Amino acid sequence: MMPRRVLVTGGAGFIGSNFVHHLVAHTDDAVTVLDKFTYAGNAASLAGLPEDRVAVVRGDICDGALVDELVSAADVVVHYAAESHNDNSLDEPRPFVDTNLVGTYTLLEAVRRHGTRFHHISTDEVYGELELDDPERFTERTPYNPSSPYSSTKAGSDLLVRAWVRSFGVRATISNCSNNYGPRQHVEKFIPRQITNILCGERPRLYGAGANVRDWIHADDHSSAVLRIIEAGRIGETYLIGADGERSNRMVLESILTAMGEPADAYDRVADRPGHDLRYAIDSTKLREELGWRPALQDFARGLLMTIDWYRDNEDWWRPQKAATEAKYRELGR
Ligand code: NAD
Ligand code: TDX
Repeated sequence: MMPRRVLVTGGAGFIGSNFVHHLVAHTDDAVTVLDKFTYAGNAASLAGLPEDRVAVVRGDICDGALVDELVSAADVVVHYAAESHNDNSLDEPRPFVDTNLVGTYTLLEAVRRHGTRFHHISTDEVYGELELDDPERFTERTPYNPSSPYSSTKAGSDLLVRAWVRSFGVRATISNCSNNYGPRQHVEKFIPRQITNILCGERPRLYGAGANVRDWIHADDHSSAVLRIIEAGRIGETYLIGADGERSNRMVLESILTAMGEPADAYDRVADRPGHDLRYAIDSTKLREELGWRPALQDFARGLLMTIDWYRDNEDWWRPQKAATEAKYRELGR
């Protein structure tokens, strides 16, 4: 495969930076990261990458002139940049509308002008929630039914991409992935919040009864799926990415506590998230059968241990975010 020039938006965030590391390790591609470095962007997540392969541009995906210039110099755009946290979207929705909707629109207009291949990163949350005992999982045909300001703006961004494919012939694909975990995830998110609470001598915080189910996938497997879609996905198609990792929040929290040598019940129950989706679950048959993708790390217990070790060994990475994150949660009563 000829080396490509890949523009990765949101490449300083959790999953975008994982993808940049993956591209450098598995291809000869040249990468440009466009990232606004919001509270969620972290230059340390890109540390150690070869400077002749990875360039970093600080900027906003809503900045039409900057986006046009960067898109004109790229063969492929992989769009991760987003406001990504549900709790923040319930507190202050505006940045979600700006980045997730207007930002995606700005990128679509640029790839339309330049004829550039576009891959849009999205979430299973666009499909809403499932009952705990529903035998069906989300598929590419499940109707959209988002619950939160976050998931509704992601759903809107997916629909913009579909419209730009159909109306303007933009060469785009979409992927909707389940909950990611792994190294370099912001400590506002469930798994790193609890691990770092324990490392700080604080008790983990479970929303409600903890019966809510999430379908966990390691970020490395998300990255390998996205690369496969860029290389072999059919234009205009949507692919769901998941690794059959359904677990209740309570089960995940008890696994973290046990793995870190704490009693399994050493946590606090706090006020539930308003509008909290009960369950997400992905059927990734299409991606597996059409593109031959398989997750490499399906052993969640092992992935969790690796993640705990990473946070233990990389306190310099997460410590600067921790106090401000917990202060925000205290205001929300969670
Ligand atoms: P994150 O919050 O860790 O990272 C987001 C990145 O985008 C940050 O580096 C931030 O600085 C950047 N950014 C935000 N607004 C920007 C703007 N206006 N212009 C340029 N850059 C901007 O998020 P994440 O968890 O890595 O999620 C990345 C993508 O994957 C998002 O599109 C999200 O919807 C999607 N996704 C996430 C998950 C998950 O479990 N975290 C699951 C499925 C899909
Ligand atoms: O302290 C907590 N206690 C708790 O019980 C936190 C932060 C969360 N939770 C619960 C809420 C959810 O049921 O844990 C579950 C996971 O929470 P988050 O990490 O906030 O993830 P979620 O809301 O499921 O959304 C995630 O997956 C889909 C990502 O943040 C999204 O970006 C992605 O689209």
